[in-house]
Amino acid sequence: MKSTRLLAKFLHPYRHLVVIAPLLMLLEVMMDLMQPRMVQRIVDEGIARLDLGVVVQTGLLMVALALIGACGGISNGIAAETAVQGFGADLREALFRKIQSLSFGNLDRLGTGHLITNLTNDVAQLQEALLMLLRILVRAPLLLLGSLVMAIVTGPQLAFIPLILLPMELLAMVWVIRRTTPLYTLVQERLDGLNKVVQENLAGIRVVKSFVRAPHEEARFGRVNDDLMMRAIQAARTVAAMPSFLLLTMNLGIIGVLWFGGWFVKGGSMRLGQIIAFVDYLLTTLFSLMMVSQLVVQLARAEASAQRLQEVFLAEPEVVDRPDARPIERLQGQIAFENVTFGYGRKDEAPVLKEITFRVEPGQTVAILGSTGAGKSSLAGLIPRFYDATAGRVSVDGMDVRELSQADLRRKIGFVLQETVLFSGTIRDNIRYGRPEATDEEVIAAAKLAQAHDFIMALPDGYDTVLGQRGVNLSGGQKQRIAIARALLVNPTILILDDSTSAVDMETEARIWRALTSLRQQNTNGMAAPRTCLVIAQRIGSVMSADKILVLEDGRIVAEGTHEELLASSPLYRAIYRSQLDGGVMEHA
Ligand code: M5T
Ligand code: MG
Repeated sequence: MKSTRLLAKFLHPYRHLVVIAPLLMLLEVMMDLMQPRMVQRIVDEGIARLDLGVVVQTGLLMVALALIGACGGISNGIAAETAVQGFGADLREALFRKIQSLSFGNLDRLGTGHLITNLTNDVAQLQEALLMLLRILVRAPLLLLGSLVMAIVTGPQLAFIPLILLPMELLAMVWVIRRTTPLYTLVQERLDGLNKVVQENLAGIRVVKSFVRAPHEEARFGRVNDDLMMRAIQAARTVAAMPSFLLLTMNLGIIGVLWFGGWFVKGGSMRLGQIIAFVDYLLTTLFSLMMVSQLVVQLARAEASAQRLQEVFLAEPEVVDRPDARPIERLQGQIAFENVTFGYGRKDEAPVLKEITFRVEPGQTVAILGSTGAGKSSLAGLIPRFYDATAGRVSVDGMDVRELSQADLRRKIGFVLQETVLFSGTIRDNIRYGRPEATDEEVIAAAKLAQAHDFIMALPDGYDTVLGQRGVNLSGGQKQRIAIARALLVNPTILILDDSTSAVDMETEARIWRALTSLRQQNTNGMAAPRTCLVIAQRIGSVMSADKILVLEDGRIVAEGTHEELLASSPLYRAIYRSQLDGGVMEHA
């Protein structure tokens, strides 16, 4: 079972508690089992003989036993809860760490909905099962066996009654469990669906509102919500049959005991107190069996969750460092693609990049131009090994990136991703995300280069302005410039800008370029200039001063050269140029 393996692994630090908790429960169960015998004594020796001394004495003893039992029960609760909470926290932490270690490809496939459900609901299901294990697993079977034995010892003549009723109840239980286990698996799946809808909706709430799709989203949520409810009710309804059946067997038991017991009492072979104690033990026996069944149901639910957790724990990161991965001291910044083919999905799908070959020499700025979906971002993502090439070779400074340590490689690359992601926190902390030890002067220098300093200073709190989740309180262009500053601050040898100025006006974009160029001519403010720049852009105006322009079309490089060369040689480039020229794009040429 998946759950046992997970439980065993993550319970190891709490093994003492796991042993102590059942022992404490044993204490409670033993005390509980003595109670009916005490009642028997009060009835047969106290009340029947009108001996008040026995009644008081036994009554006090019962109170003492109950107190001892309660102490056992409470300490069991504390021990169990401590183990369960520790277990849950450790499991969540391990899961979080595992998620951090996964590659882009793994995360694409698992999906955030699944991972969030993992971290919350699935862990909680396992915790619930563990709590029941530590509290009920010991209590129910012990109580079951103990009270059965006590019943037989108390009234051997009536022993046949539980021996008939127990198998009957067992059959009913097996029937219920068989039916509910698959139902609860469905409930879990529906919960997954609900989480996905909520998560997607919250992440995209602005889109929802701008398209006035709230009613549609409400309907979508309503559907999964109702579905979840229906399944939960269906499962609960089946489980609900259990108590009625239990009641039936219990009542049958009472009738049987009174019927036959009355007989024995009349014949003088049994006494009234014996009968009362016997009934008590019998009811406990039948009730304990039902507790066992609840445990089985919860274990089945936990098993489904454990299976989903294992899916993440057993996922192998797609991009891994070789054991002999080369550490990187310094980079010159040369990049080379040799016959690189790459696809995201299965092997039989058409690749996104086809036989890409090009070189960027240290100190060069190379631009990649191409229509949307041509594969520009995919190409850039191969350099820091977000994904590995399907065929061919990507290298920096002549070293295959697959031979390098991912962390070292990524530290040398400043990547401004196409989709700007900022974190909640101050602007300062966002800019120094990649180098938390950077001084305020360095942060300001990077912001100045990215043309972000002026607008930051215009904010009431300047660099201490607190950004909301994902930086919601900034404009698109402001966010992009903070992302550029963040990339520049790590002093990367290779700078990759993926459409990073798309939301910035031409004037500001031109100033960013001038700042980068002057930085590369003289190192200002201790900032080391990136030696190699790879710039992805839609606007020719942004890239026409590049040392080389690659035109990407449908995953292939269809033209390559400087702006002038391409104007002369590539009809496609000329067409793009003309169409953008009409739009008045070229003012900073
Ligand atoms: C190129 C596919 C996408 C497109 C092609 C990022 C990503 C892309 N694709 C996937 O299947 N999975 C993914 O995770 O790859 O996409 P791109 O490289 O993002 O194109 P681009 O950067 O040139 O486009 P744009 O719009 O950013 O200018 O077919 O379906
Ligand atoms: Mg892109």
